[in-house]
Amino acid sequence: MNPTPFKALTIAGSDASGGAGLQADIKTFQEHGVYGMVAITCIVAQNPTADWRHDVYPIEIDTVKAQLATVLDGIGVHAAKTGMLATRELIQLVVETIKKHNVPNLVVDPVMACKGTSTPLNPEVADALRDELMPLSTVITPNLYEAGIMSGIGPISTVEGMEEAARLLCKAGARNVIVKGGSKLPGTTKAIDVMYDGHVMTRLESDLVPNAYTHGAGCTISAAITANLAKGMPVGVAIQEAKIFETAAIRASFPLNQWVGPLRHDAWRLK
Ligand code: PXL
Repeated sequence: MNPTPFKALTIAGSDASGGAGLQADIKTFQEHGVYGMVAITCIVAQNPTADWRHDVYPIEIDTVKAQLATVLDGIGVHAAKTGMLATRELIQLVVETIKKHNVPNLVVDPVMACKGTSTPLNPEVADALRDELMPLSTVITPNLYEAGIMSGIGPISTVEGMEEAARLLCKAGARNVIVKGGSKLPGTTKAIDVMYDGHVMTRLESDLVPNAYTHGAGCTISAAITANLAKGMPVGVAIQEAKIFETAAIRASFPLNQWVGPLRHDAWRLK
């Protein structure tokens, strides 16, 4: 009989363009040899006649609940991650479900808006992510924008600001934080992320890839961390390996059309 692979669940939105959301997650799981499962929370469709505006179509809460029962009552996982959870009600469902099943490794990507989303951020969602879901997480993976909002320090434009946000999030109950600066930090030739475990602050640097496409980069690194945790890696190693995976995928990124270019998730194994 074949050995059973490690299994991971993503609770996330669908990105019709294929580069972010649950599509990025399950492609990343697959590249890590981890069996991927999904609970879809919403569907994002980009409108080609409206400058690629992202329209978000929510999924009924009972439908999300049914999918969570399939995966967690019916199968079981070694790790899970969350992506776009657009309402407080949905966050509460995820919180109750994660608690009930005592999910061993939880990565929370506190997605608040993707570039071009038509619906503005609801502040209730940020509060619920921080106060209710973050304390259950093994790792939380905010980008600069999300780290600024969740920590309360507002717009972040320096590495010191990223470190301060990471400290504040650990104080507020996170166990491990990675603040994803990536290519978005102004005035640097490096793509810098900051990792903090409540004791040690580590800067993760890679060379900035000129003119890279980055659609789905945030989803991809948090999915890679999830896959690595599912396989039993310690958190620090899981994050560092995930950054290597993400950097290879960014180096091979490509344009899909005039608006968007995703990462290439299979880049690490291409010659
Ligand atoms: O990259 C953030 C993101 C997350 N989840 C879904 C998305 C996007 C951005 O497009 O579509 C479903």
